[in-house]
Amino acid sequence: MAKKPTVYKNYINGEWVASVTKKTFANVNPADTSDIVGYFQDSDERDVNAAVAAAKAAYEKWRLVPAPKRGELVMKLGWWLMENKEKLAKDATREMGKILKETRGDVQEGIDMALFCAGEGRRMYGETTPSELPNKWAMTMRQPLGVCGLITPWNFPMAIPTWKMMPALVCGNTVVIKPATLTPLTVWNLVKGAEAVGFPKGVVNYVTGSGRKVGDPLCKHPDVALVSFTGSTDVGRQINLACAPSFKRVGLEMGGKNAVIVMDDANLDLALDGVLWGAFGTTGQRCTATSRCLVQKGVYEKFLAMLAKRAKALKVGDGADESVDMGPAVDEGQLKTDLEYVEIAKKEGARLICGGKRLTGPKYKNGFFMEPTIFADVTPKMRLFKEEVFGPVLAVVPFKTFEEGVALQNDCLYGLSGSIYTQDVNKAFAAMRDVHTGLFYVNAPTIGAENHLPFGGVKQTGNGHREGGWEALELFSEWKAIYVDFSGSLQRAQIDTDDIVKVE
Ligand code: UN1
Repeated sequence: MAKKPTVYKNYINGEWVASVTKKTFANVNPADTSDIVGYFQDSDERDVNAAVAAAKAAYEKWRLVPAPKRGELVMKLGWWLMENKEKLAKDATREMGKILKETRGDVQEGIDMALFCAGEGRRMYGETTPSELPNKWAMTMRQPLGVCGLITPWNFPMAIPTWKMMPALVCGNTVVIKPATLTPLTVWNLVKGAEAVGFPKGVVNYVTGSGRKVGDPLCKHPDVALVSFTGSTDVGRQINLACAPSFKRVGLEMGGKNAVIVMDDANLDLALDGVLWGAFGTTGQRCTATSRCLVQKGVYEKFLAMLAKRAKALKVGDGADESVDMGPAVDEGQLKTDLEYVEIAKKEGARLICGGKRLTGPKYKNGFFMEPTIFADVTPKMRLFKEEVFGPVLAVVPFKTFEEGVALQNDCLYGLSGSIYTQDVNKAFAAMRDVHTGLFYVNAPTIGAENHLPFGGVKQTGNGHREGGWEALELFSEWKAIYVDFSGSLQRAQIDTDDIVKVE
């Protein structure tokens, strides 16, 4: 008989507890919906209140733990992820569908982030600067904010929670994490790791449930100082509005409609590998995914033929099977959206060159599988050019000149990632300067950001903050400017400054 699925609990104040609602929801495997990964707490505002109260109480002690010591715990959590990498990757594939090679990379991002942030515990530099007055000291230091609400997505179920949690903790904040309802197990694992390496009770709290019943109260709670969210632009806007009345700091990482420019002079084999990986890796479900491919006229038809041939050869299936190239859509709703965009693009007159259909047959019957799909002759007026699909649907667009290619890249509501394939160094540098995105790649696809560099986008992708790199500390800390007067007398800034320089 099949093993009964585990019921997973919330983690509040160092205890694993059931929701006050006594309700749970099922987490299912998108490659096989008969496989129930587990049941998770269907929490509400009362659980959020308990978690925030625990985080608030713990904050008063945690903020006083020296940053290098906080960093040491973050490092231990990184080692714990390292030791458990394979199991964590398997769990992530089972709950969200992407192939094992990619979930291993997802966990690796968590490890990288932990080790990077651990080091920040011994840097976290402020500045000292001369005062305008004699015998006076001036300096800056970082201070934590308090309780941080972290609302995390399903597409990078391990990496993105660590992008938020590791810098938040090393800066001295305490956290309440609400994972996406599609991928609560991976964050449960991460929190288990935090418990195992000895984070004090209340520093890390975990509450599962819907955006409406858990996310929204977290945004509105007066004791939450910051909300960091990754997900769609629509939900990001709602979060920003929910946080506005209490002037919370908000970090938003949202949509993308990222483009690759393929110039006539590009190494086409290289561009082909990059575009396929960018478009169909993670089943197209990355905010950095390549969803538009802009190809210069001279190589347009040739490149389209190359793309179609290779896309048709991609093996679609259960991500747990090592021979598979592309897993399922994360759930029925996402698959429906992907297929709707196929219909929209057809109606708008784009030319389907491969894919476009849901996969059926015994191997696929319990999952959300579709063919890697490519449309050619997409124009800027079409919805497929403008709107984020978050699935394996690539729009290919022809262009004549370099300037036109850059203009097409920038003709976009979003500004996360961009790329150019060219052998011409002048064009590469001009594109680096002129493409309006937060990430840019030369001769590489739009995906593949590394954790020690800032990650984020412009326009409707973000709100000016960055994750990754030391820049992440900017989101999770406040600057304090400090003046120490050791003259023993009142010295008035801007006023008692006239007679300081006496030239005899
Ligand atoms: C995302 O696109 O949702 O750069 C995150 C990348 C990964 C992270 C992507 N390192 O593609």
